[in-house]
Amino acid sequence: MSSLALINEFLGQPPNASSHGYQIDHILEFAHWFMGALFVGWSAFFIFVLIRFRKRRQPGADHKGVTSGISTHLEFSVVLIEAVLLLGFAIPLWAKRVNQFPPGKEALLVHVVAQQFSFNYHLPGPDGQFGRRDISFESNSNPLGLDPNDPAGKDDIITAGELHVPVNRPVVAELSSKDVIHDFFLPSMRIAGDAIPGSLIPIWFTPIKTGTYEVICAQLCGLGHYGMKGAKRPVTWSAKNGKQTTPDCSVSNS
Ligand SMILES: [Cu+2]
Repeated sequence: MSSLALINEFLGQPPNASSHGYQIDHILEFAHWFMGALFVGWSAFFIFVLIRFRKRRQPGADHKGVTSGISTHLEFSVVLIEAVLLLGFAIPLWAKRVNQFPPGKEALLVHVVAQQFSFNYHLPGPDGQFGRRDISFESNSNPLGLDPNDPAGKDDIITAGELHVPVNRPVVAELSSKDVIHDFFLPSMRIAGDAIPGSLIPIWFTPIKTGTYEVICAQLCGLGHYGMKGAKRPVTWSAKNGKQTTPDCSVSNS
C-alpha cells in the first residue's frame, strides 16, 4: 500500500482482501485526496471573502459582480475531474462487476439467504448440486426449507453466520431474503449487494488472502439490524487456504 493510500486507512477502511479491491481503493484514495483539496481550497476562499469584503472596507454593495474568469475556470476543472472519475473509472469498474461474471464451473456458487437478523448460507456440498428448497419444509431446525426427500440436498451444507470459501477462486454469492430488504456487505472484499425478497441477485468476488473477515448488513432492516454485524455477534466470513475444487466443507454454526 502506498503512503497516499493511508487516507483510506485513516478513514477506517479495512485492508483489501479481494482481487478487484485495489481498483476501488485507487478511486477512493483519489476521491478522498480530491475532496481534501477542495475542502482546503473552498475554506481558504471563504476566509478570503470574509476578510476582503468586510463591512469596514466595503460599506456598500458592489452590483457589478465578479469580473475575473478564474472562478469559472476553477469550477469547470472540478466538474471535469469529477466527470473523468465517474465516467472513466467508477462506471467501467461497476460495469465489469455486473457484466463479466466468471464462467460456469470456475466459480464457487453460494446461496446467501438473509433474514431478520442473520445471514444463512447454502452450499451444494461435494456433488455440486443444490437441493430443492421450499417454504413448506421450513422450521427452526431447517431454516431454509431444504427438501428432505431430494437426494441432491443430502450432502448440502447450510450454516447460519459463518461461511468458508477457498482463496484464489471466484465466489458467486446469490442473494435473496426471507423477509425484508437486507444488504450483504463484505467490506474487506470491497463488495456489497442488496438481498431482496422475491429476487435472486448475484454478486462476485475473488478472495486473495486467507483470514477471517467481517460481514455486515448494510440496510437498516429492523430493530436487530445492529446484530447483523460481525463485531456484535461473531458473524464471520473466512477464506481458507487451499486450492479445493469442491467447496470447503468445514463450515460450522457460530
Ligand atoms: Cu439486515
